[in-house]
Amino acid sequence: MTRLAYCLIAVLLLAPATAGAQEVTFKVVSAFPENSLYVKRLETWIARVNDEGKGVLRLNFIGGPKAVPTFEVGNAVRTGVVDVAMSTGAFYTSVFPESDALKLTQMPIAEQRKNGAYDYISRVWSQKGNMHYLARIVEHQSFHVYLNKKIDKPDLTGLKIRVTPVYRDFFTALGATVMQTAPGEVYTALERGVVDGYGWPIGGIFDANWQEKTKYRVDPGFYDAEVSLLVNLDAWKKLSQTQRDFLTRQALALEGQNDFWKTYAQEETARQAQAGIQVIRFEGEQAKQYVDRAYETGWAGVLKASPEHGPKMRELFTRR
Ligand code: 173
Repeated sequence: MTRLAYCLIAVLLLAPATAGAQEVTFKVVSAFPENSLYVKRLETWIARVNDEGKGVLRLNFIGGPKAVPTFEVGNAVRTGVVDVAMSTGAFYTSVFPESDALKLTQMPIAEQRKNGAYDYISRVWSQKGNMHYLARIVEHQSFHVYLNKKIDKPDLTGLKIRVTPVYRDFFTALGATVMQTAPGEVYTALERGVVDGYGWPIGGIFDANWQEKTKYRVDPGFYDAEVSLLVNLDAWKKLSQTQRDFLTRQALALEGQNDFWKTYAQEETARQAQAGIQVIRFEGEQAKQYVDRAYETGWAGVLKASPEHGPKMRELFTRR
């Protein structure tokens, strides 16, 4: 072959990597069930991304836990079985235990992006999870204990409570017997009387009709529910700068709508009252001790699981 022919072949081989890269399609899954508001908002966002991303990037929503089981989603992102996931850290502590610490952030994600917390999260998630931490899309949602049996002090002795890693250390410290289930199994556990209650944020209990099996909510709430978008790091690195910028911009736009969750918290509180769910409310010093205990036990768990990153995360996540 002539020198020219070799040159032409070289140019053709390099072309896709250099010239205007082709549209990329990302597989997306959700660790939360498809009937959840989280997924509905995700689907709305995906439709918009696909509309505005023609020729750049496409998101292909595969589905919820029927596609990839809740507690396996993190590993699916890590290994690249999927490209993008919507999950909360508690569902992938088996990949790296620091994931569950995001529930302990005491400032909004907008502030985390300025105070170094986001950068720290970003590094840990890429090093330990092979993930690009794209955006936090749920916040301003405190967690609560929901019960079918009445309590009159912060004591769950004798009660069996459905948990995820979010609540495990706190509820155990309060005397509960805990049982872990994915969100998709909460209704059945309540219906069969396998549990006397469950942990969940202030919003969302109507998505799968749990209100039918719920008598009480315990106030105050504690922590801040976190749901985020994660991208497999290899898939992320393979994107062109244009594609990365596009996805980042779209994700930041969604994250920028997080004030929605403040309104939603109020609406859901009212809706629970309407549905006849009674509030068991700790007040004053008892309420303070209850919330303090939540953070103490929560951080103790993170520090034990990660002596390496726990202390720095606590410093960056705690409001002084
Ligand atoms: O399943 C859960 O209770 C849980 O851990 C969680 C975390 C964030 C949002 C909603 C639920």
